[in-house]
Amino acid sequence: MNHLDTHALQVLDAAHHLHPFNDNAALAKRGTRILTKGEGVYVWDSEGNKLLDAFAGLWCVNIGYGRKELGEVASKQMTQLAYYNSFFSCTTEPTVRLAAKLAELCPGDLNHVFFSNSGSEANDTILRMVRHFWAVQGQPKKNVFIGRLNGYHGSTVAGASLGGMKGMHAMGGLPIPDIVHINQPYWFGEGGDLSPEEFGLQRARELEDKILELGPDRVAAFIGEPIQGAAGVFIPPMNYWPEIERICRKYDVLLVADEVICGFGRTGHWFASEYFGIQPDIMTLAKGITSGYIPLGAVMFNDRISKVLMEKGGELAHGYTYSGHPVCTAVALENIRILEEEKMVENIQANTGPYLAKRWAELGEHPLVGEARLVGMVGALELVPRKPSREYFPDRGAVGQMCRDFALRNGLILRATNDAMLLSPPLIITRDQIDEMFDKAWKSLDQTAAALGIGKVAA
Ligand code: PXG
Repeated sequence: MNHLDTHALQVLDAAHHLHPFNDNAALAKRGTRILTKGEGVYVWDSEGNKLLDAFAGLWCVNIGYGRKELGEVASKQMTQLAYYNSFFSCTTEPTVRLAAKLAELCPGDLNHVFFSNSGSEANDTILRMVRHFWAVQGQPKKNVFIGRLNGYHGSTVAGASLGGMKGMHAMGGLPIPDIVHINQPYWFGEGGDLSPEEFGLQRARELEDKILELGPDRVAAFIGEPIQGAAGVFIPPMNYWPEIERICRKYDVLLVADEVICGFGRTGHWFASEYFGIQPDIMTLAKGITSGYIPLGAVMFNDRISKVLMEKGGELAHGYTYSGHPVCTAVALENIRILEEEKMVENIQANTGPYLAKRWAELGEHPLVGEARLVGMVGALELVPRKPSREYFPDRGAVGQMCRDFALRNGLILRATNDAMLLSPPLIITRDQIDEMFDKAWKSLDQTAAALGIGKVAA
């Protein structure tokens, strides 16, 4: 593709395409980047730039780009049976096989799946199914969901309401009724003088306070991402989730783990619930379930919920045309086969995870970095004006964007949320590629520091 083609596409894009989570007027002026190819951990744009994608697309390309097997499976399934639904007493073989495979992979008795096309739809499904679960047991008032400020559970009406992003609530009059939020376990930004453990317990106990305030007979479920992704990779202290689980059990509140980002190996475990040592009643899956090659979401329910829905639930008045789409489920099966056969999760634990942790900690020594946090293959660097203080830059977000732009010019895709640089590479990243990421990230931090006149700049 030459320059003219890129420009022509940008003009058409600006004229006709609204981009999600963007200031579209500003973007139209700037021009979009057009991606044309992906291989392993790299993507290329239409101007020939090769970029190390340390963000795996949008937290999702777990097995890396360009795996022909997934295309072959999709093509075969499309040719044989492109579509059939799971309504009308029917289903298809890949959909049944994926349901059984997910039941095997997911921890504990999360043995029952409902398929959607995205994480957002999966969370919408949960809202309806959980309220139904309580209602058919004679507790229709046990319908309140508790989420967290800055949680992210999607962009649909229920997803964005369950999430706690103020900016999203402002658009369209959210949250919908009977969804409330407690504070997030973000120690770096909000922990003050407390130790991470003291803070973890304090934030978990806000759940108990909220349940008691509303009355346990009103609270249906608590929903949270094991590690808050979109908010900025907030990794809670290790005592947070066990305390949340204890409180949920005490008041018979269902525990929902949104594993859309964390699932399928991201933390060096199949699911982050295993890393934190908790057993959710419900789990949301998407993204890594197909490594982003094709849209698919899923909700996993435990035996207790499934039994009630089966025995008392009557007709399930919920479903999408593409619930259990055979092409998507076939691709998910192949993706999971590759994750298993190539031992990607084990490789993170034994090899690349510890190496990335070492190099990430070295980035934490840069004068601009106030904290380097990481679990497995997901992490953040908090940029600060003055180490070791944990204060923010006055114009929050501007420095993160500057660093992200330097990184892009250096051939590295990192995400910026506020002034944190986020990392979530394909799980297949090698030691050499981790070194390449390190060098490019360090250079970008140096350039940012130099532009701000901060710290000692390396040669
Ligand atoms: N839950 C979590 C934890 C997510 O991260 C969703 C649900 C919704 O999934 P779908 O497939 O409907 O997008 C997500 C999605 C960001 C960003 O800015 C993150 C997501 C989506 C868009 C932007 O990091 N995650």
